[in-house]
Amino acid sequence: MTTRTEASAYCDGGYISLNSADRLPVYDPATGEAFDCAADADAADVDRVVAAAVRAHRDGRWRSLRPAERERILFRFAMLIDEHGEELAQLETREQGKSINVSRMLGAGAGAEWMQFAAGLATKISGRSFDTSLPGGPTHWTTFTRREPIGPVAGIVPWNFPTLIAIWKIAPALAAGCTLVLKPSETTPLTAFRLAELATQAGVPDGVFNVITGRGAVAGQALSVHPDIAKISFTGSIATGKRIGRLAMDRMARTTLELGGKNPAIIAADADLDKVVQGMGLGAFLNQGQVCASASRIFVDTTLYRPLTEMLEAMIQAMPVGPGSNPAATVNPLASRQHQARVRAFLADASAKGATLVAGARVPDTGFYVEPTLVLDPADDIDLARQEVFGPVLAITPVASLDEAVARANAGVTGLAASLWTSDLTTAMQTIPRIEAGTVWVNTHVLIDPAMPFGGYKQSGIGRDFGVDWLDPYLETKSVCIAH
Ligand code: TXE
Repeated sequence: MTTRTEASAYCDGGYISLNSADRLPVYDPATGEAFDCAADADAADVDRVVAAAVRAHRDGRWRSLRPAERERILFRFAMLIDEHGEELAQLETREQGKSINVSRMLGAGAGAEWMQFAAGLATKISGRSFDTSLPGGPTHWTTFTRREPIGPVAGIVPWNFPTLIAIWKIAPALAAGCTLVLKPSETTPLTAFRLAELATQAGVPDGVFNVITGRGAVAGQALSVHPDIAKISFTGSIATGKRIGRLAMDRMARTTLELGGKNPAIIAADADLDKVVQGMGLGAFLNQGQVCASASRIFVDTTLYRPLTEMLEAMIQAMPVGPGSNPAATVNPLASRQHQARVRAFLADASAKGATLVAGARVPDTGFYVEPTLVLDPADDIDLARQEVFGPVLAITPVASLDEAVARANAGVTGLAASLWTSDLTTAMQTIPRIEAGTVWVNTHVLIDPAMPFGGYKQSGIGRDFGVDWLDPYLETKSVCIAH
């Protein structure tokens, strides 16, 4: 088998050289130095790889397999992801910067379980038979529905969890019997290639799962407008999600859009503050806040504002700093220089507009680090309070009542996730339905599972991933009516 070069895409079960001569450097966020390159594919390159996925779809080499056989191959794929977990985790930390602990747990480790979950769904695809009211007489009718794979899918992946989110695209598409072209982020292109190699090793037929790298505006755009791509599954920014959605609508391609959020944590007066602080350690600072479901603003009952702020301040000042390769360090670099600048710009703007910033542990000057930071009682109309910062930044606002907290939590345009912290079951049960978010956690934040549907209200996206209905958006429904 040929190996990956800087000019490669993974297509038809092996590496091919691309037409584009351009390359994208891959940086180690801990040092700021480039250590690898990936191809910056152009539209002609995208055409070639999509053509492979189209051939594989049309000739039925995957969708016509017995479901049990598809399930078995995907299960083998899951096992291989698990066996190669350490290698994938090391690669993810090198190109993305996150703690090796997080790469192990929320990279291949969790990814293998999501793949297993989807593999099991391959044998549960079913239509319905039903009675109709068509006129009878000598003619009899048999009517039923079939669920059929929608066609070649484009999976467009961001840079915050390159392995896990790639698996969230690969798993449902392949379990449903679709073929796939995966485009990882230009910041973190490397683990996707290993996944493709492992898929081939597991027995996924050539051409069923292909990988192409390149910039969003070129390769991503070419996939989004491609007439042979039947569905786009995208995770990323709201702006890019809207753009892809508009382009897809032009030709009625299907979309699943998992976009950002401005996720609140609502702290009621009876909350257990030790649990809140522990929960925010993960909920707000996991992967330096580069998590779509991260808590980025706290609305806390006034009586708890001061003690909570002091406890969080103590926590962020004690966080050990270092590269992701150091398992003891929880403050690691962000994924890219551009993103570091973006997060710092939010902080500078908030400070210029009068917000009080409390910085945590000091970070090195080299690498793409940002200090974990609390922002005290920012005005509701500044960018940091309204937009997704996607960094180690937590805003804290005192509120007079739970009603005020819910109203302010619901005021924005997004609704991906939220958490509620209370010791009272009635408060919890009465507040959950009032929160406009696709996931609500109570006394925890950010935990997800393959069985729990995930996706956003409002501008946080369209559609749901995971859960027993995960394959639905990858299947068309065909009604069949037989006269006999
Ligand atoms: O995202 P983009 P960016 C949010 C987060 C972050 C902000 C900007 O707030 O600060 O987005 O990040 C591809 N057609 N999230 O600029 O542009 C791109 O190549 C097709 C939240 O990196 O959305 C990459 O593969 N594709 C989020 C992917 O889209 C295009 C995770 C994501 O890039 C494209 C990441 C185009 N025109 C960022 N332009 C989450 N929901 O978890 C770009 N891409």
